[in-house]
Amino acid sequence: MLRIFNRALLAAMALCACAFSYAQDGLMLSDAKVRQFLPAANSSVGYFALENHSERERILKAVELESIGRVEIHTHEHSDGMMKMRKLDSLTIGANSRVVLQPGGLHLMLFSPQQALSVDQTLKMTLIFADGERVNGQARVFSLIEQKRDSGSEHHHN
Ligand SMILES: [Cu+2]
Repeated sequence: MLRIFNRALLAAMALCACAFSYAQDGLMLSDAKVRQFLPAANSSVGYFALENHSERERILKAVELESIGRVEIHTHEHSDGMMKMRKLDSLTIGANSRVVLQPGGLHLMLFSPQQALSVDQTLKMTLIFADGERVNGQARVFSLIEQKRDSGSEHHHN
């Protein structure tokens, strides 16, 4: 198990040389990023990938981000032919599986920034699970221009 986990970690690090990866108690947080708030916007978005290399499911209840007043977990779903966002009270990550928050799908919604965010700045991120467990990481701030450039080349479809 440990060997498999280490291999996955190495593979993830090799694939995402640009991203921060954090492993803790079988949970691996990677590619955490937060989009800069647009001028006059009162919300922005954030993404990350979370792998659960353990035999028990984990239930993510909340996410905290340094300098951000409020963070919600959202999903996109079709409703009456339209894509709508819906706030989730929790997000379950099954045993030995992964979730990816990315444009057009699951995402974080950020409200009430307490300071201006500059590109490539890192913010402390804490994932809080139903059992009280906390996983810490760092999220990188990216620009809207970067999101537009990346949106044509999504590479994770699980
Ligand atoms: Cu949303």
